[in-house]
Amino acid sequence: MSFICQRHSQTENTLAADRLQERSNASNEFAFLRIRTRQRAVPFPGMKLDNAPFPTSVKPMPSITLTRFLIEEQRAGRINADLRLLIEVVARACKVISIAVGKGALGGVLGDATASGGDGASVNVQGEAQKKLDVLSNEILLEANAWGGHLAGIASEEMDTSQPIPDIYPRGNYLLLFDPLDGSSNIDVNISVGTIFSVLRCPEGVTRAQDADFLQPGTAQVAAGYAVYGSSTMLVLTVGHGTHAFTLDREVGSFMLTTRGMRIPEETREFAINMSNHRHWDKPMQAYIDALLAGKSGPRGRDFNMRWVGSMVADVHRILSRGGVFLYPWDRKEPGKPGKLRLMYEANPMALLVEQAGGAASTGRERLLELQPDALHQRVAVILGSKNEVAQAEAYYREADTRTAACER
Ligand code: AFP
Repeated sequence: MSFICQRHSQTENTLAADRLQERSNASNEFAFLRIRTRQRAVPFPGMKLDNAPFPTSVKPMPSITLTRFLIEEQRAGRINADLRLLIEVVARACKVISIAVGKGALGGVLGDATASGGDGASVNVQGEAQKKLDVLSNEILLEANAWGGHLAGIASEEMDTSQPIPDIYPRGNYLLLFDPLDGSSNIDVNISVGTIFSVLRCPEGVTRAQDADFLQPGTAQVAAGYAVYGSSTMLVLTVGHGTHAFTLDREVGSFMLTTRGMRIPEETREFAINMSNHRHWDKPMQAYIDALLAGKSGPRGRDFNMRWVGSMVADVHRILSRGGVFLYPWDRKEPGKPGKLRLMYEANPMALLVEQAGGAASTGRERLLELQPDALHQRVAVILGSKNEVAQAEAYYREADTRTAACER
């Protein structure tokens, strides 16, 4: 009752403030009062917004859950029941990871994982030190996905080889790949991290999937997405018909659709790259970035801003939200490897999400999604984001290649 009275008096405050505002538009003091009371006034739960006395800034709460969204996708014939279940299971696992990440130091999950046997840090197949949360997130995703009957195999950044579904559970027709906790070197400093996943069809006739069955180009993905554990937890998803963002309602425990059909602007003035590697890049990448840095007085004729979180999920989320270009090119530090990022469970799912949002994804020389992988943990150079900016970067490689070919003739 007192809650209703309080809300009622807030509404009255708003109306009174409106009247004051009408009487004296010139008065800054009154304008301030109006803004203050308006910000506090929110409708009663269930109040019809048409009748609300404050028509401007109040928006209805999002009401489409991930479950409803997926059921509607299934009704529209865009996914089947197994794929719906798979995505729901991955989303549920991401909620559990989100809780573990959110506890931080209180959960005892920060810091490096120790190798089995107890001596020294645990290292994954890439030779990178594993964090406790890397290991935990991997276990959460494996455990959640093993028993549902929708998968034939699972591959992860944290496992040397893919894992078939245990014999005690039924097997399905899909293959799931994930980076359980991308950006994990940022965990201990409370910066956004995320989970990236990609879904492929298991080749016909295969029941116990092996690594070779996963080696399909990114164009074969039937779904891809990521969860970003930031100031809010979000799930961004594509099943090949647009890229959609869901925000976790922590009280209700559901992902709610908050952006249907994300769009990346074709033009941008923002780029994301680890500039400390400048001297290690090849000539075309150096030339492209130098042109951006030259700003108004350079060949691009405009100033560019730079952002680098160091968690691919967070950087790509910014690009999906407001545009930009993300680059992790080949560099001389590890000349034998084509890049730092992993093709199958980092670059490919992000490339699909970006393309589905109207952006582009490239290695600099070819469309990322068309690469035929030859190893599960294969690395790749990545340029993705606003279409016209990706094209600009590609142009530097094309020009360099044309010059080299001309010299060789
Ligand atoms: P970690 O998971 O080891 O933190 O690596 C994160 C990542 O794979 C990707 O998310 C970042 O974009 C990139 O590496 C950052 O790399 P640098 O530390 O070389 O900038």
